[in-house]
Amino acid sequence: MKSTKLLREITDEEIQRYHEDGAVVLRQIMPHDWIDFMRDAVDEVLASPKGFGMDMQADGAPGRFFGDLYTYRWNDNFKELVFDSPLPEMIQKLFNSRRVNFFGDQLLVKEPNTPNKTPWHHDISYWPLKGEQIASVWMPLDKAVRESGTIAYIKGSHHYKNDYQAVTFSEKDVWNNAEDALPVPDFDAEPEKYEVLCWDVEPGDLLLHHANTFHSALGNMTKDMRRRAIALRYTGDDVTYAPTEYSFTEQPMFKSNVPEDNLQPGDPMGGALYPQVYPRL
Ligand SMILES: O=C(O)CCC(=O)C(=O)O
Repeated sequence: MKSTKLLREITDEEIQRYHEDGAVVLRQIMPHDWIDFMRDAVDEVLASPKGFGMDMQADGAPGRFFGDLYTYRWNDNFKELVFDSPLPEMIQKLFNSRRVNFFGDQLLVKEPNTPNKTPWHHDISYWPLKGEQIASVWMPLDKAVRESGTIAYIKGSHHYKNDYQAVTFSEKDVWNNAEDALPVPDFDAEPEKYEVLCWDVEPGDLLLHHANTFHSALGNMTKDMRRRAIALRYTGDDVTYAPTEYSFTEQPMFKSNVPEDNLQPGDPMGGALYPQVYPRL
């Protein structure tokens, strides 16, 4: 039986940082029994990918940049993490929401010597969601530093008002975008204009970010540090289902893997694909 409580509560100061800055680091909050449990699961997924699991680096390129989505639908450890971990309760406090729904999980692994960067992007460009209470937990399963691919955030960018284009992480596909969406600003070209938040993290630490916060990661340039991380996405009371033809959930590959998305535009989140995780039903 794994921990049902976090190592400590999220603090008011951390909640304020999330709302003001768009991202925050929570030091030593995730119980380590969950980290060990998820490391085993991730190594199994890497050995036998299913569903959306795929290597995203170009064929023949060095290293391994592996991505998967909605792994909780077929892997029991991921399912337990989604439904039985203490994270939904923490997100309820973050949002001060009556209920919390789960939007999805994403596994992103950069093995040593993997030059693939995660490009600057913000998540809302890809998602069929409208609302303010949309957050991701980024859970490192290994120590992560800038050179191994910890996440960097543009402080305050969740307040930007425009729609921005979605960019692909994979060297194997392209992403279509609405014509009126702006290109993602070239944050690296004008570093003096932006404040970057970037934390080295240890297993047990969590990163939290708002769906509108721009973020990126370097490749894993180290020779021996694995970078395994799981992102978990949550929504609160104010979020409704708002797909466009560009949402990733509208793409043929998603539809063929995940048939039971039965929400109508404007519906509150819920149903089989976006289950309520707090309070538990
Ligand atoms: O793990 C990464 O490299 C990127 C993660 C990310 O973009 C996210 O969690 O939204």
